[in-house]
Amino acid sequence: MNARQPAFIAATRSARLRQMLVSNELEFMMEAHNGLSARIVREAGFKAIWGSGLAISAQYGVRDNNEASWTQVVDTLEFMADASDLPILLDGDTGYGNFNNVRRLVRKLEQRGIAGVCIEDKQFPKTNSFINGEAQPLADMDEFCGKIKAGKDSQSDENFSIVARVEALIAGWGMDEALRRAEAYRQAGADAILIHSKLSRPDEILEFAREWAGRGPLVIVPTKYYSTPTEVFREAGISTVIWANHLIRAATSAMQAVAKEIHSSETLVNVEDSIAAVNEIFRLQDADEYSEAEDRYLSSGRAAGAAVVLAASRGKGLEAVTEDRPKVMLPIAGKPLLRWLVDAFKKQGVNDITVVGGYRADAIDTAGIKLVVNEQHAQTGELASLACALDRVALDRVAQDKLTGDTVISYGDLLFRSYILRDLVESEAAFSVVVDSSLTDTENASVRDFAWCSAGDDRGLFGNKVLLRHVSSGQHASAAIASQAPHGRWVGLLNVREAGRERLQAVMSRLRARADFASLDMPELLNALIEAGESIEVQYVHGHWRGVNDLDDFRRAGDFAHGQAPFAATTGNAAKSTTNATNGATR
Ligand code: SPV
Ligand code: MG
Repeated sequence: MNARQPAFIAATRSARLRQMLVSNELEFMMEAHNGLSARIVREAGFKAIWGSGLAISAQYGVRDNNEASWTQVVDTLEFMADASDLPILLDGDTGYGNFNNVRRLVRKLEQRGIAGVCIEDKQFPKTNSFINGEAQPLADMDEFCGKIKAGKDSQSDENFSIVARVEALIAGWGMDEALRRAEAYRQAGADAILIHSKLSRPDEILEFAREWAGRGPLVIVPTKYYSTPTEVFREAGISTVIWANHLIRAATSAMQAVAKEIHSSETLVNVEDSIAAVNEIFRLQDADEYSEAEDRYLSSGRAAGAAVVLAASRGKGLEAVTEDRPKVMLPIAGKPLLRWLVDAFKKQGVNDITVVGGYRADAIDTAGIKLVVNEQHAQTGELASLACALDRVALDRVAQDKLTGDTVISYGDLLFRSYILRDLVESEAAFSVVVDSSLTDTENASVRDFAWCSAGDDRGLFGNKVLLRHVSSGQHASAAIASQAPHGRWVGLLNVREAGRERLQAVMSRLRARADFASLDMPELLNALIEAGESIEVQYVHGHWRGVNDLDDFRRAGDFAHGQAPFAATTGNAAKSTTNATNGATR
């Protein structure tokens, strides 16, 4: 091994490990004991990882006495191999049994991309070499040679390496025995010899290396003779140095210090700047790759949708039950109305939910939502509330560098079957609304939200595009209603796809400039969009939703909600809810 070999980057991990073992350079391996530390080793610039038995046991909190099973060790290695593309040399202790266990171990390690295994000539279960080493029984030499041969015969990758570790110096059997065993293991097929010493000086290692005289690669673990200059190992012709346990020890002292400090000071303020930032953990976990994959694979590549829920009102006709809370916090079948809505959005993957509160906004449960408050709620209408929310959503998107995405705008007092929202968010149209064609009787309801469309709900025309023409508002109802019966009732759901967002903002800006903006509600926005030439697609439904506008609605909403819950309490309830739903809702 005198001539310098040409440097090359071998393709497979096992080939790279073998190259390190046979190269004329002094090479280094760093201990890792889990996925995170394996990644840290790679980032530090090391070319290979030592899968330390001591460190892997320690991170499980067990002793280095084969207390962790070999399959648990192999599972840990899988995380390490996933987290780092470096070759891993497993510290395989004694091979976890006889020759047959070694055969199976080698096959399993190859399957998980592990580059090699080191086995030591002690008896199973072993004890760490630095604990009473003299008392440790060695394996029978011939039996150990059988293990090496069995391992070599069972590998299918020619570059998989088996390193034979000689424990004769540790156990006090002397230099001659160490050399005798090393030679026997070399002849049995070992790709390298690991000669271990527990002395604080390198004398016996250097003597061994001299006597060995380059018969094969030598690996050392200078944990105890750590003060020896590395140049000494280089000059002695050592192939590879293993830094065997320094990351688990570094982590241990850092954790001890931080735990102690936080416990005694009862605050995080003293440690925050001296520990890894949470973002650093995310980086080591490759969180960015997940976000990119999410954009590629989730929701047909769309940015996750947002929802704006208008929930500022106390609710006319509900004064008796809304003294201390807004309408959206009324309990329906055991949970607040707003929670039903939020759950429905989350079920469709719409997780960025902004709720605009107003009346008793302090009573709104903010779990899983962002609350904005329309402070002027008593003097303003729905569009003023919507404006508060759109400003917030726009700001957030800029902050998150997410200028894409769809937004559902919803009344806060709705209950509906989940397909209604699913179909709405799947609509490709820039704007789309849900209209209930079963509600056309303007006599029995307030004049708001009736919808006139380009065609009625003719199921024979299924698949044809129907566009919204007009929605009745409290202000300008009469003119629209006069001429012909409506085609249904807008239920209070508007989906704005990414393509329509800027156009919605433009129309909102024009409306905001109007002197009467404070009095405008959602129908005025829909009509202004239509007047601006936008097409608003209609998705007809026939019942299957409820609004909560008065005490009567409130009472019936419970039945409807029960029908939405998994395994509805009774079939009677579920059936009743369907009937009620098609009976219509009022606003
Ligand atoms: C290990 O890292 O588990 C080793 C090396 O076997 S030593 O602890 O030094 O024996
Ligand atoms: Mg070990």
